[in-house]
Order: sequence, then C-alpha cells, then structure tokens
Amino acid sequence: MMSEVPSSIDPGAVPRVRPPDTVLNGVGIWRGWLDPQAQATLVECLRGLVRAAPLVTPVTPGGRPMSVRMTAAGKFGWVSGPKGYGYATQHPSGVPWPPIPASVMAVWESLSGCPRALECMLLNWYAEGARMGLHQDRDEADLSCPVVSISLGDSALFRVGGTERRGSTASLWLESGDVAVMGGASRLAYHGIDRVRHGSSRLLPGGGRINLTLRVVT
Ligand SMILES: O=C(O)CCC(=O)C(=O)O
Repeated sequence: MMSEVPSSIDPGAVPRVRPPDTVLNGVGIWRGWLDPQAQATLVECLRGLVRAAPLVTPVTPGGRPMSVRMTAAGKFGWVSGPKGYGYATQHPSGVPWPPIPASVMAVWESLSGCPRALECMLLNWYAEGARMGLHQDRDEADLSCPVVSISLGDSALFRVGGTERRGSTASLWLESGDVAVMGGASRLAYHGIDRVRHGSSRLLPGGGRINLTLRVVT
C-alpha cells in the first residue's frame, strides 16, 4: 500500500533525464537505455566481477535451490541459505563484494530519481529454464529509495502486480538494454520473471540473461 512507503525522500527529488517509455502497474520502463555497445562493454566488466565473486545458487530458507544464480557488487550483497536470507557485507566465500561498475552507477544517477548513493548491485544469472517467482523486494531499510533493474541478454517476460500477492497482474517482455524502475507506489509491488526466451538475444554467446538490480540497503 502507498502508506507503507516512507516519504522521507521525495521520489522526484532528482530529476530524471527523460520520462519512461512505458509504465506497467506503476513500474517505469526505459526501452534500450543501454545501447548495444554499452551492453557489450558492461558484460565484459561483469565477467571480471563474476571471477572475483563467483555466482552461487541461493537456497530458500525452506531448503529449495532457486533457478537463478546470483552474485553482487557494492557494500552489500543478498544471500540466502538454510539459516535465512538478507544482506551481507561479504560474498559467501568470505571475499568482499567487488565495486559497482561506473556505468551502472551512471544508470542509477540518471534514472533512480533518488539522492542517496547506490549501495548494492545484485546480479541474477538466468541460464536456460531459469525464472523468478512473484515476490516483493522488502529487505531494504529505506523503502523511499527505488529498485532499478537492468536487463541484458535474452528477452524476459516480466510480471508486475500490486502490493497484494493475489492481486491482478500485467506483463511485458523486457529486452536487452531496458531499464525498469520500481519506486513510489510500485516500490513494494509483487513482481517476477515468468520465463526467458532462450537464445533470443545475441549479446551473450550461448544465450542466457543477466539482470542487475540496484538498491539502497540501509
Ligand atoms: O530479473 C528480473 O528482471 C527481476 C529480478 C528481481 O525481481 C529481483 O532481483 O528481485
């Protein structure tokens, strides 16, 4: 509900470069924000990041492995295991999370509308068949800051509802280079990825999808 989102930060405090191309249940979507060259350069950078902080398969507290594999950059990453889930200052192997790439920081500064500094970039890797069930992002302390999401690689069917799990939902295909911003009334919207069209993009040899979500955690 709107009233659940604290209003300590005016979501329009930092002007955005241009309005979104589409709005899906309150989630703004900027189509092709990263052009093909910027996408390829970012993927190269992410390869180095994954070497430093390898992908892991998160396990739900109920003991089920998730189909996406994950890592992170910045001050915090999100980890999940039998003992629970939440933000951690280190990769599960004990190494610090690598720094957030400068081009990702630039996306945050252009599109978040948020004056706070980015603290976390989560990387989700969708190999063939991976998906993400409907969920809310609510492990962050300051819900007045949006979650900004960058899509790279294969097209993904993105579903967004409201703040009730059983409410009605709407979907669209996210393409490589698109950026989605969940803020204000949509900050706590249920959302997920129903499926990915494997091999639909040529960005990643062999197919697959990378999603980066940018967050303020504290
Ligand atoms: O992969 C996506 O586009 C969505 C990712 C997501 O919902 C999340 O990381 O919370």
